[in-house]
Amino acid sequence: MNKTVLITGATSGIGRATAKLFAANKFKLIICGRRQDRLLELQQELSGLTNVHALNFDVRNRGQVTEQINALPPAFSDIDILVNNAGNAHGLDPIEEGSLDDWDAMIDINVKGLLYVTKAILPKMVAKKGGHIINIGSTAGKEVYPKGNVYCASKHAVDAINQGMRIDLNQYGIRVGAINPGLVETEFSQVRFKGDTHKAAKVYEGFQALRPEDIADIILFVVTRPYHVNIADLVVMPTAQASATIVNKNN
Ligand code: NDP
Ligand code: 8X3
Repeated sequence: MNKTVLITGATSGIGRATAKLFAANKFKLIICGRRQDRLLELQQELSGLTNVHALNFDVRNRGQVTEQINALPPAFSDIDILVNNAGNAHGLDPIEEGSLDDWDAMIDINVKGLLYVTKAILPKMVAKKGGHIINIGSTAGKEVYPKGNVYCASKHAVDAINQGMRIDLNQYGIRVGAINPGLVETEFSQVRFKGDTHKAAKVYEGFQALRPEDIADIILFVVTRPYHVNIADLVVMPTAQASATIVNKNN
């Protein structure tokens, strides 16, 4: 039987690359995001390869998240793998200049949104004593960099939640692990810099950043290990990157 995977943030970047790779590997897919046009486009593109269901919600809206996940059609309601990927950074400002709206967005999406989705998925995983949750953290959840303050805090929270989930769900045999990437070239910096494509492009100039497909490969590897193997916490960076602030450019 094909496993069913729910991927949040499937309309772009890491989530979209993961959806494509999982479809090629015949997983049944539930793709989630706010941009309905992109969801429908992806659903159409992948439905020749596998069964695809689209859920259109903002992870911040706990009512929508719960209702839509609870209303999944029977063919999709038994979720084996949850990829908690939706997230983003808003702004890159010293703490004294940070915007309250940016802070709300990062905490609400990266932390509370991840929790809302997980809460909606868990009852069935607990009941069947199985399942696999992959939390997409970040190197920003392992170290704090200048002006990263609240984004780093949100990803440190993901790191803690990943550990907490693994501890509490251990008794049910549910696998839990985090993948923490360094610099990946996606729409991430466009969102962080509020559509300033010049500023966003500069982040990835002069070195080979990770591609979203690199992270998708890792997620597929993680979920295809034998059941007794749980990859609990994985950090991956471009070869040119040594830490949040050390990137070997123009070599
Ligand atoms: P993208 O901006 O390309 O993709 C972000 C995805 O998250 C989109 O599909 C977006 O969909 C979804 N999303 C954002 N906000 C919401 C929301 N409120 N409700 C529902 N979905 C939402 O970025 P990445 O692919 O790079 O980011 C994916 C994850 O990887 C994030 O958690 C990010 O923090 C993490 N990460 C990224 C790194 C990088 O360098 N790019 C490095 C380390 C971690 P839509 O807008 O349609 O809702
Ligand atoms: C994304 C990586 O270094 O831009 O989480 O924060 S970084």
